[in-house]
Amino acid sequence: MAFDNLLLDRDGAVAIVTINRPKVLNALNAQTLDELRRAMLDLGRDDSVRVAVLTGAGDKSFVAGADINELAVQTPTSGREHALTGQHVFDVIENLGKPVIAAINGYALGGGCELAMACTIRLAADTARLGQPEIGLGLIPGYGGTQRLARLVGKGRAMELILGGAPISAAEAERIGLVNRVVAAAELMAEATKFAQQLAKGAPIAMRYILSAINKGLEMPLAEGCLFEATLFGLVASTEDMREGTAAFLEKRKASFKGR
Ligand code: CO8
Repeated sequence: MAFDNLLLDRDGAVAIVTINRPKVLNALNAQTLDELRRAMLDLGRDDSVRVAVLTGAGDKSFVAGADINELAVQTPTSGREHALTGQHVFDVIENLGKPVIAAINGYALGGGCELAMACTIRLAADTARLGQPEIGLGLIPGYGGTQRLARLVGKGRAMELILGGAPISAAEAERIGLVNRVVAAAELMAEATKFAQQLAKGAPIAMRYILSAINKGLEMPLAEGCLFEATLFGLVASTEDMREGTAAFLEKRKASFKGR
């Protein structure tokens, strides 16, 4: 499938999706969001893809937010629709059933920070800057930022970042738990791909259930989340991969998972 604003690459079981509008620092316009939705749904359905890496073109920006040209002319109705559409795309990414690693290669602002937060794991270049600067535009986050940021870093820090609007460094983002790990900018894609290849060796059905148990379980009371976990634990016992994984351990060999 060809896209105007995305580049798609493959490295074995790892798909690399690059948002490609470097002249506007990879800002997300409606077309790019729609391309992202279609590309991610395709990757979700493709069993040969086990992990995706999402990044931005160029060395300056991951995504510098929603495209402000489109925001400037929105109406109450179109603004609501636009927010819901973006939230849907980010939900697709969060619930893809396979890990999506954000390789944050520069600015991750507004919708860009929200996009990174919808990913499973975030690696950031040491040059990256992250934040929710919407307040400076007279806006609020609209792609789930008020919700995901508070869940990731806690209410007080989310309030500070969203009310204050000032971006933070990659090191500070790591300190508060907004990104998992910071690496040298020149090493970012190599590190992200290496990490993705490592994750890609995991049993795919177990991965899908882990994602589901954490994503859905966090929305449940603890007892219900634990019951959900136990149900998925039981289900995973029906897989060939569980038999292979446990047999491989007992036979002192490496497991080879088939996703069955
Ligand atoms: N939208 C459109 N164009 C952008 C955006 C953007 N978000 N960010 C940068 N650009 C453009 C600039 O206008 C400029 O274009 P041109 O060359 O034609 O002048 C080009 O990219 C390069 O940018 P700069 O010259 O500004 O580069 P600098 O290195 O000087 O600055 C910054 C980099 C600090 C990242 C700066 O570009 C900036 O502040 N950008 C805007 C960041 C921002 O406010 N992002 C949040 C947007 S709001 C949002 O994301 C809401 C999400 C929820 C929406 C919900 C649906 C309704």
